[in-house]
Amino acid sequence: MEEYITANQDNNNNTPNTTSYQTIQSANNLAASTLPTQNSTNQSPLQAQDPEVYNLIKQEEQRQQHKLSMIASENFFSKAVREATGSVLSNKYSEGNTGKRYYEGNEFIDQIELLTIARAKEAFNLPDDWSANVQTLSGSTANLSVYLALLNIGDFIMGMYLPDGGHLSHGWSYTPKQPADPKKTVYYGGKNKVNISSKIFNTISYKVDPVTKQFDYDEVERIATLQKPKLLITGGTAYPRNIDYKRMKQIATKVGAYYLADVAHEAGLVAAGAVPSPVGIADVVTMTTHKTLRSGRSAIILAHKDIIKKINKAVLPGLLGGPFNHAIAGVAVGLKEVNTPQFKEYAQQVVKNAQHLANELITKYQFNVVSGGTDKHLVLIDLTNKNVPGRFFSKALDHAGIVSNYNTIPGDLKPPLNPSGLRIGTPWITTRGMKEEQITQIASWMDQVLKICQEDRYQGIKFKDFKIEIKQNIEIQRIAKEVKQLCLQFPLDI
Ligand code: DSN
Repeated sequence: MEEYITANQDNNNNTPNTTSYQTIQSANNLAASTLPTQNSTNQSPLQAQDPEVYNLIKQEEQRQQHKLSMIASENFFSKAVREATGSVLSNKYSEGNTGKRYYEGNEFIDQIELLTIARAKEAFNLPDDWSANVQTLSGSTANLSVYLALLNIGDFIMGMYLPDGGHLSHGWSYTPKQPADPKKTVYYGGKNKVNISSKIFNTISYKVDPVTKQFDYDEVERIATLQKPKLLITGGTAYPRNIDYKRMKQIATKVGAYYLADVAHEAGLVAAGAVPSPVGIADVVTMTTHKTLRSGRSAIILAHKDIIKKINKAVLPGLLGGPFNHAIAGVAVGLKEVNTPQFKEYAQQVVKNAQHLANELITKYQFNVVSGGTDKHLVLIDLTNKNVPGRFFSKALDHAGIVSNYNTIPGDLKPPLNPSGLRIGTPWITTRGMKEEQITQIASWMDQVLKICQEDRYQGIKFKDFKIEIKQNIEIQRIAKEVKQLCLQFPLDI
């Protein structure tokens, strides 16, 4: 820590170097742009100064307005959240923790961070002896902070197998063109250590039950007992079922491991009580704030105060140069929304919408929904019975105005860039106010798009040709128009 302080003080003594900034400004003939922009055409400062970026943002606004965003990890933030995240708070450095910063001028930043922590405590009903770190920038850095705080290099960590719905940051590695044996319930990783978590730790992954596609807790216990990891992890990106946190904690305790519950996807549902909470059960809970929690793009770590103290040190000086104060303020504003009865209703509706989507797809259109349904905000579809690869279906859906993502399914023998499944979720469209009636229509469009993909003309076609031809398909264009009409009935407050 001493070295860290010295290095920063040296930097502070340097005279600010403005030359390169001024040169760029001059080269672009934008010398006046640091002053408030004045123009006679009512253009915004961005529009006047940088029409290229302005126009791209406007096009993205239109895309969001006119399409159904159904990527399970995305949501649409309120204007208040966006105002906070776009504020002057991003101009400020605030290394350290509240009341103990390395830079001056943090009296308001401290208050914002304290408010965010207080609202996180309320949102997640934290026990008195738990606290929060709200400084990590993303889910991956939140998890890395936990590892840095609790583990030594080379320790064993055990998370869920990525193609079954886990996450890269839970220790992913693989060997190209060598899919794991689908009959085995454990994966020891491969030679490509593609994530830092597998580069610096020994990793092992547990899989879901090959038949039910759900956790087999006895098997997780058997593997953990054999391997004795130092950290057991649950959570991920495509597991549609609730997790028995108590059972996982029992397993972790039995083998002497910490238990980390990563609830990035379902954080908003947890806060609203729409799904069970691991708070007070797991040793540490991590989450991103921009998915179901709808609070801008950031991350939160919750744990007993003793662990949070270690995590604070892992965050700084361990990992970060400086917190994103604008993002933290966005989280504060979002959490104020979360702590309302309206958000509880919202979260319940997110789940109802996802369950209705799963039911419609299964009963009316014979889709194979992984695990037979969902407890949460996402539906994972196994497309093998439809003979349409996930990548083709998601591209066709996108042209039809329904934005989702292709995804591996449990036991998938196909690679992540051309997998057998599709993941689709309801957080964003529920924010727009859509309910079961609209979901019924969306399921019908999905089936129509699927049937178009199954037409003879698209069989055996290369993906690069498919994506051009499907865009020109008149029926796909007709669905896109209908989707746009629906979207206009549920406008986004942009
Ligand atoms: N990219 C996120 C998701 O879509 O689930 C996870 O990091």
